[in-house]
Amino acid sequence: MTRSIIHIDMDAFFASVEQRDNPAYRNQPVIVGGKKGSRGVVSTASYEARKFGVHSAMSMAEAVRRCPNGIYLPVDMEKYHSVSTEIMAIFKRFTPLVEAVSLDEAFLDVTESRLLFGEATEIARKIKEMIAAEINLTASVGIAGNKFLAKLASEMGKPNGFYEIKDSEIEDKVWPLPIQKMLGVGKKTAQQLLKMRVNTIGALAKSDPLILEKIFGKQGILLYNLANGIDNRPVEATREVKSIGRETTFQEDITDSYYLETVLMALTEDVSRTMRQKHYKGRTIHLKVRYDDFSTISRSVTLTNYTANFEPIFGTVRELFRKHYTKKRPVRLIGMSVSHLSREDEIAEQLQFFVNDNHQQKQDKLDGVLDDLNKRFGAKTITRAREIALCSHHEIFEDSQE
Ligand code: TTP
Ligand code: MG
Repeated sequence: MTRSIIHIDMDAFFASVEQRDNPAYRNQPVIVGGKKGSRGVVSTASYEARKFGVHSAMSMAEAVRRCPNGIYLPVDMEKYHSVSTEIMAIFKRFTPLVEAVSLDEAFLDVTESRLLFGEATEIARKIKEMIAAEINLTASVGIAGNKFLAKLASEMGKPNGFYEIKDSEIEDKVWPLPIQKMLGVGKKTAQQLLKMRVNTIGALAKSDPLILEKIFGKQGILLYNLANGIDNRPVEATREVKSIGRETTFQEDITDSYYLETVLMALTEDVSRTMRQKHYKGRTIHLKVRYDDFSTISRSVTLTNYTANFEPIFGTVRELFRKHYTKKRPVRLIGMSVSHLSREDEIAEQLQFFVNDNHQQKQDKLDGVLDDLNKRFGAKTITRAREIALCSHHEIFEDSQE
């Protein structure tokens, strides 16, 4: 049976939420990422602001240069999370096979839902209507027989899009697209393909797969198949929370590694506390460091056991930092997160290998005491001694939680 896949992506998500919640921002260039003059990057820009050339990941300074009269707003992750939960709940009315890719984007496999709700296009239309009526936002939907084409379709209709690519339409609708639109083709690969005169997806579809394999390895075959409309990747139902993390952009670049480690400590403290509050444990620990020239390293380690304790998480983050931080290079952003999350009650005890019970109990006790005190007297009443030095820099902890 041919599959029916829907890809949904909200339009200018963070900015649209802000415009929805404040009528004065509507039809205005809204840039979400921080106050004017802050040193972060743009998370997103409303379509009005995009006309000025402002886009995601651009430095705030550049955004202000391009759009000096824009409305600049801080990131309100908590709010976007809760809107995201509402959107995902609408999707789940139609199928349990909802794969959330990010807060504002998901794949739905509605193959089995058609009997109950009608054709995929009808389901997509209903979803768009529900998002408009219940959440007051616009989404772009793409409908196709696989993930690759569905995502392409939702992009092609943006904003407020509704676009279908039938298998028989690949030649007409997909092949004329420039090669840069291809999933998995970054700048480097695009350059190589352009050199080979492969300028469009159609040219890729018609090129020799053996040559592609020779140059790009397995990835070459994958690209060849995608270009020919073949993509068998299943839609895998995900949990809403993929990771819990925090990061911060400094007011001034920092080179002092002791200070950087102390910041990581405070971020980890926060993240591990959030995990315990939400009853999550995780296994993969990520470190992110952005240098003054915006080059960014992301490193991660997966632990044997799930944990929400400060000590093992911080120990891992610190190890990653010591291994990968290039000494003396100025850092503008540092962050950490934990992924591979599972609800505490779902983690079968027998899966916990090599746990030194005594040690584990001690950690739980210490974290528990700190959580209790902080709950009773307000967050940050008690912090580990080393963090006290950071109190005067408290304003740095304003950034995103994902
Ligand atoms: P996107 O879906 O990539 O972008 P968008 O929804 O703002 O705009 P559109 O889909 O209409 O092109 O990302 C969703 C949200 O994720 C976005 O609103 C803000 C956040 N985000 C970042 O914080 N940094 C980024 O670099 C990107 C691309 C997105
Ligand atoms: Mg979007």
